[in-house]
Amino acid sequence: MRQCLVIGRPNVGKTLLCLRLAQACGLKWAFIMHELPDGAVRERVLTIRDAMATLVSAARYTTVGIQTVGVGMSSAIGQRLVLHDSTGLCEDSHDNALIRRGMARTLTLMVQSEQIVHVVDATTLDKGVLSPIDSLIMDVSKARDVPYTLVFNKSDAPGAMRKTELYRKSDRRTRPLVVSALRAQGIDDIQRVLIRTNVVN
Ligand SMILES: Nc1nc2c(ncn2[C@@H]2O[C@H](COP(=O)(O)OP(=O)(O)OP(=O)(O)O)[C@@H](O)[C@H]2O)c(=O)[nH]1
Ligand SMILES: [Mg+2]
Repeated sequence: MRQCLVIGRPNVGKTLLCLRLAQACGLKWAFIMHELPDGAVRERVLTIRDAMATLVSAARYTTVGIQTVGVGMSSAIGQRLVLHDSTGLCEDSHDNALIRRGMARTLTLMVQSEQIVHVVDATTLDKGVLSPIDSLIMDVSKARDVPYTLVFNKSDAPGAMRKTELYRKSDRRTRPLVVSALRAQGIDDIQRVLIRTNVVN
């Protein structure tokens, strides 16, 4: 089973995006395995709707540890895939030891996972430039020989498209997928990438 890490700063929409992908794969229920920073594992089966209500929040660091969601891509065209929704990363250390451990586990997966989906809140791009931690995530991911996809989320929010255009002018090598997890727009573009990169020949 292919392991895909969904990584990014806190509150960029990683969890909602994972659940939208599960939904786009036709799932009504999500099997969620939550690996807590203390090593404990909690398994839950929730409807996608309940998972969104429970696991998505405007508060930063809602996801602490690694939350794995199985999104079986069509078995006819590809192998099964799991998404590792992760703890948001930031430049500074954090007061909370559990969050620090969650970040450390996320960094470990960044160098181990077989595929990386890097989520950025498009409204936070400063003059169209990635934050230092996002630049680091991109550099490390590209240095590894695994599929890497940059996703600009929250395209529905004011200023997001203007900032995305500025980014496109400053970095012509990396073409971000522009999506709104809130409005379920552009999710099929990510799904297509996941299917293409997971086809079994
Ligand atoms: N406007 C807008 N809001 C979004 C979008 N995607 C997510 N959000 C909101 O952003 C907030 C954070 O979403 P989450 O999915 O919890 O983000 P996260 O990256 O998992 O956050 P942490 O687990 O805290 O790191 C919630 O209030 C979501 O409703 C989007 O496409 N547009
Ligand atoms: Mg989350």
